[in-house]
Amino acid sequence: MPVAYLGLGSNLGNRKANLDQAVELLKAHPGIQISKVSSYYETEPVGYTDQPDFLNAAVEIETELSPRELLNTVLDIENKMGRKRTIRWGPRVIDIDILLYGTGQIEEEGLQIPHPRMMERRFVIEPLSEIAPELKLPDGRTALEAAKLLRNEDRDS
Ligand code: PH2
Ligand code: MG
Ligand code: MG
Repeated sequence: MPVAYLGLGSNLGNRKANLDQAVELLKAHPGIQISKVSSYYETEPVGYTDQPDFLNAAVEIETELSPRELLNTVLDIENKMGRKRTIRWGPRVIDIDILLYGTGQIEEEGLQIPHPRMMERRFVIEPLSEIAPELKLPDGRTALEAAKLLRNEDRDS
């Protein structure tokens, strides 16, 4: 069964409860099996910075769903949890992004895999490297190597 990686984020309401609930809803889906969940990471907002800090996590799943079905499923969960889409990159109860789906590359309307901004985002790579340190990322680095690089960039800036 294909293995996929998801990035989760929340910065509104009870952030921990929101991440817990998203994990439970993913688990409850018959086409998804969760194999790993990272720790929850407190992170400063990136991009649009005038918003509360995030709690971020990464999840490894095995799934019978196609990438498009998986996308529809995570959007469903976001909607069920009361996500309102206002400003791009603005505050949200829950965000569930598909980071990787096997070694697949997909460029479709509303669906880009690997996630186009994952490599530069420490709030994605750090939790991912915790659950899958040896995972090969799109640039050929392992998740652990990528995390170390981003840590060093933060330290040097
Ligand atoms: N998500 C964004 C934009 N900025 N910053 C942090 N720390 N965590 C996020 O999950 C996040 C963000 C857009 O999805
Ligand atoms: Mg996102
Ligand atoms: Mg998203």
